[in-house]
Amino acid sequence: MKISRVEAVPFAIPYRKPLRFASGSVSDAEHVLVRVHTDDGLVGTAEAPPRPFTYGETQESIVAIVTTVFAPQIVGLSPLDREQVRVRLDRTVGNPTAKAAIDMALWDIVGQALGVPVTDLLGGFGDRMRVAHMVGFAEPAEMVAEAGRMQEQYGIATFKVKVGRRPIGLDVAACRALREAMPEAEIYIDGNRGWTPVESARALRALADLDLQFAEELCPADDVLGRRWLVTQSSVPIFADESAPTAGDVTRELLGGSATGISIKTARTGFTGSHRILAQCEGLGVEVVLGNQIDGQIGSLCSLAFGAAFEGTSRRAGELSNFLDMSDDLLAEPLEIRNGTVRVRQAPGLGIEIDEDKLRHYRTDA
Ligand code: MUC
Ligand code: MG
Repeated sequence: MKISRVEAVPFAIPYRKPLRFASGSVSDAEHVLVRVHTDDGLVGTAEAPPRPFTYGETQESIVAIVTTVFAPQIVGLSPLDREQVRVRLDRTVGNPTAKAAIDMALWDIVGQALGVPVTDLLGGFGDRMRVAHMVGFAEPAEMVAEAGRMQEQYGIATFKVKVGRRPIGLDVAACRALREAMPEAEIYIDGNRGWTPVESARALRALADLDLQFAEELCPADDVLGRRWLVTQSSVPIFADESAPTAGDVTRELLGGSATGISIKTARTGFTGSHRILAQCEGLGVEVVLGNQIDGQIGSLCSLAFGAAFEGTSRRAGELSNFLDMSDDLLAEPLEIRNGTVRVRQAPGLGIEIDEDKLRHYRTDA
């Protein structure tokens, strides 16, 4: 079996409600559907979400790099040659979500060829994950109302609150209002690099009685000494997200003392790279969270297949609900969250079936 063709199809699906956070906002899922074809008719599927404010990729750059640089390097290889594929793609720096989508599509092919779900190939730990919902910037009352809707409709009881605004009092008020409305909820915060180390430390002090699980990426990676200092000031773990998109970055953040936990996102490290980072964290005794790159249902299905496969990623709730804010999606059979959990698809591969009518409707290259 050989890789015969790689497709990169841009599409755009509006969000019902934009997600706002310190480094940017997303109002349309302008993603790229990546499909890897084989000479015996199998098709592996994944999606790449461009996040220019995080990785510098755009929808156009993903389509271009996949079709003009990556496809010629991997056509003719076997989908089982995943390490060859990784080495060839890594000759090009950057472009994490484009590389990750190709990696996950290859695993999808391998699973289909063997008749086995990818989650079982990866680790087979469990068949579901608890879901954490990300609450974006709004007035505190609106943020509490959104979390309440998620709890009522989907049974979600873990919330990641976006912070990083100035003055810090607005975010402190939002977290406090949420804690008062939901005394039992698991709550953590994500600053997307919005604050200085001193602002971060002040905010953490003001939030100290709210029983936060951890705080993610409060200040920029380049604040090297400031971030180390912040770790010494914090009574909760400090997780690295966009400062640690590669295994090397994870080492730098952890050994440099700038972070004490790691967010793993399959959208940027695929299954192969995410597994390596998970093993690295386990070896170092460092906790992880399964993060979200503001994924659609395809990306969420991929995250779920990975997260449920391992004990380390299943301990905490995974960020698997951003697709709920999209007005539509491409999956023929939608993902469902019930009682705060989402179940892994048991079909061979990733179990992704694209609704071709919807793809025709939402693709932007036709
Ligand atoms: C997150 O965890 O930060 C927003 C920016 C980004 O890179 O990912 C999202 C969610
Ligand atoms: Mg984050």
